[in-house]
Order: sequence, then structure tokens, then C-alpha cells
Amino acid sequence: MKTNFKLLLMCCIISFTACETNDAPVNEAETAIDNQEVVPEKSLTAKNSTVSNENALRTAVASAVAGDIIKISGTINLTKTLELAKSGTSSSKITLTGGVLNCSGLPSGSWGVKVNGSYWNITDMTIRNAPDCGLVFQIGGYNYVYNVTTSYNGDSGLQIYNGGHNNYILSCKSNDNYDAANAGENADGYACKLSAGKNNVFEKCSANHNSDDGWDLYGQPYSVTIKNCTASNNGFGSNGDGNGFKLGSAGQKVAHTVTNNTATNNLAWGYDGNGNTGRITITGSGGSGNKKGLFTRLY
Ligand SMILES: [Ca+2]
Ligand SMILES: [Ca+2]
Ligand SMILES: [Ca+2]
Repeated sequence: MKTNFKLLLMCCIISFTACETNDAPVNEAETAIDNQEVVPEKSLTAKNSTVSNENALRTAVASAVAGDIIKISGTINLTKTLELAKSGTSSSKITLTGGVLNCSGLPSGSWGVKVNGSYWNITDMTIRNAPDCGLVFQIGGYNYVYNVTTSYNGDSGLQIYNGGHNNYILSCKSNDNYDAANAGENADGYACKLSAGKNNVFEKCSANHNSDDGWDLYGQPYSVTIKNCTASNNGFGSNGDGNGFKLGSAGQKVAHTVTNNTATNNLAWGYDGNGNTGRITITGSGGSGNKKGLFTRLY
């Protein structure tokens, strides 16, 4: 409660002092009671399974142990948030791979997939049409995300916050995310903001045509690494900020590492420090066609 109050206070201060954005704190599904079904663990031996419907997927995920490989076949229509609450180990991860998760049937305000566990590999899949964010990491860490597309979600495509740490996001795509309820004010391609933990890395990812920003590190208290990534055509929402890479916010002094990226045809800036006075290291990064210009407020 005390922490919540402090966080709220911090957010209020940030939103009063921010120069440009008023991204709201995230406040939806994370407060929901965990109502994930409990499936008894019959064995601790790793297993491979292929699932093609929601029940089978939920059973496999709820009973997952280190080393499990859960393969999604085809498109699964989810009816509530899929929670990855179990954890693998550093030497034996849990893999969730393949297929499409269509989240259009979820209740209003729901995330598509919520990862509170650690040591997951999430690979080669599409997560789309969630009412809120598509794929959210919090609390846990050491998750690896490869070749995942998050698109047409009602808030950011992929979000890391609330302590999520040491996540490595590689060769992913995030596009056409749009929060219609706020006329596009919040839906970024990748949001690593407000309260994410340490050592989150994005590499070879693209964010195209999201309603707000390509990347958003608003309020993020620890350094984030973004390398060999591309942000293009972001800011289509009428309230969207439209920065390719938003690298913090006012009142912050956080040195992010931004290397070899490209920002193209975004509505506002290619790279915006947004009031973050940390020494942001930008090397080998450029772009063109950003309406306001390439770099601003980088200190
Ligand atoms: Ca949201
Ligand atoms: Ca915004
Ligand atoms: Ca944003």
C-alpha cells in the first residue's frame, strides 16, 4: 500500500513535470486477482506438447516445469489473459512457441499474455487484438522473446514494467497497436516504462505504425539497451506523440544505450530524450523523414 502510494505520487510528479507526454500509469489487468486454474503437477519430468485449443494451452502452461516445450498449432482464440506464472531455470527454460493467439474475445481492459514467471522462451508467434497490451512482462526476468509479432492490440504491443528485468527481446515486430479509448495516446510498439527493472535489451526489433511511439522508456528508472532496431511511421493516433524512440522523461537521469538504430517517417522526433538528463549514449543511429527532426532533448 505504501509502495503503491509512493508510486502514485511519483507518477503524479512525473506527469506534472513531463514536457510532452501524459502517458498514464498502467492500471488494468495487473491488479486483477489471479484466477488461473490450478492443475496438479503429476511429474517434474520435462515434456513436449502440441496444443491447438485454449483449454489444452492453459493446462500445459499451468503445469509447466523447467524444460517443457509447448507448441501452439494454428490459431487459438483466448477468452481471458494467458498467464505464464511458472518458471524455468537458467539451464532449462520453459518454451512456448508457434502459432497465433487471437485475443479479441478477452474482456475489456485485458492484456493478451502476462508473464510473471522467469526463464521462459517465447518464440515464433503472433499475439494480436488484445483489448489492452498484447504481451506484458513484470516481476520475473531472464525471459527470451524471439520472432514474436504483437499487433492490433488496444495498448502497447509489448510492455515491460513493474520490476520485469533481464528480458531479451530479439527480432520481434510490433505494429498497428492503437488505444482507441484514448485516441492513441498510449499504444507504443514497445513500452519499457515507469517501473521496469534492470538489464532489459531490445535487438533487431521493429516498431511500425503504432498510434503513440515506437519505443517508450517514459519513467523507466534503469538503463535500457536498444540496438539494431527500427521505428517507423509511428504516431498515427490523433493523440499519439509519434516519436520513434522516446528515451525517458523529465526529472530522470538515466543513461540508456541506443546503438545502430533507424527512425523513419515518425510523426514527431526520431529520438527524443523527453527531458531525461541522463547521459544517453546514442551511437550509429539515424533515420530520415521524421516530421519534427531526428534528435531532440538529448543531454
Ligand atoms: Ca493499458
Ligand atoms: Ca503518449
Ligand atoms: Ca508512449
